[in-house]
Amino acid sequence: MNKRITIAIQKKGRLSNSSKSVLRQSGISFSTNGEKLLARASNFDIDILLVRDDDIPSLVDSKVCDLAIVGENVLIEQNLAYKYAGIKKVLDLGFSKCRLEFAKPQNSKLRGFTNKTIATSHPFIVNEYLKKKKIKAKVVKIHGSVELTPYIGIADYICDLVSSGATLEANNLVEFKTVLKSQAVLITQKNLTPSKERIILKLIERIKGVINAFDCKYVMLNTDSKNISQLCKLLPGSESPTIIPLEKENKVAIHAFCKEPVFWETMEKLKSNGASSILVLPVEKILN
Ligand code: PRT
Ligand code: ZN
Repeated sequence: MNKRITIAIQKKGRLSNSSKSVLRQSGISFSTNGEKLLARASNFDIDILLVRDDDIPSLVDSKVCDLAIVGENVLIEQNLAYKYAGIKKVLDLGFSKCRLEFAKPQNSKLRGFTNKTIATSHPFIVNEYLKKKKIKAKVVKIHGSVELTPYIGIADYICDLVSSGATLEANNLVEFKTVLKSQAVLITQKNLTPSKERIILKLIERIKGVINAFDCKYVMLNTDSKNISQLCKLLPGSESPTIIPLEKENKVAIHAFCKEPVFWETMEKLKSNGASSILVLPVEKILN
């Protein structure tokens, strides 16, 4: 029986680099070049299929792939459209975060959706939202440049993905309602063979170790011993820092594993409370 696992990831686009990097940090070595559709891992029983993100849910549902990384928005949209029964979401991956937002032109006097037209790249999610709210409106599916549709008479409102908000702003659109928050997710087939499941469970544990490390930092600083308790309180998400005596009397180094992001503001606060030589280092992997 074929024990090799096939994982689908986006070939080119917003999910692509982070998907490859999560797999590589999980210990899978592979190289992708040019138009190659399939990359074979050299050190794991895994093949990586590089495809358009829209094809990913059906590839998993139809058992062509065993697992995949896809935007949750695409997964939900296609689940509503095709009622896939063979896909299981196993992990939020924390990257490619975005939200599906209703927006309208800044100068629009419109209120409410009844009998109005909404242009969107996610018609099934929008229709589901309207159905739940018992609102009758027309939903038009648009693939690209959704933000232009109110200006060319196609729609009154749009519902599109937003991350920074710059595209809406550049098109004089204001967002007013979030329909869905999305991020990249790991999905698997529901019915895996026991041998494939074993390999996949091992991989999932590794991926968890990588994504848990995303926001974590290792902080090192020097200070006078009298500042220890004050500085430890300022270290975000740190449980029990290590205190190391330094050669100079009453001087110590504090080393801490911080489970939350360490912003410049935190470093400035540490400095104003007596810390010096503050180093913030990335954490690559965590195994608990
Ligand atoms: O070729 P392929 O079909 O594989 O790719 P694609 O063009 O369909 O998708 P791609 O690469 O654009 O996006 C893939 C996934 O990234 C999406 O399904 C989301 O899960 C996620 N994602 C995260 C985003 C965004 N952020 C995003 N900002 N997808 C699209 N956008 C677009 C949005 O549609 C709008 O045009 O970016 C613009 C808005 O961005 P801001 O930063 O100006 O708000
Ligand atoms: Zn796509």
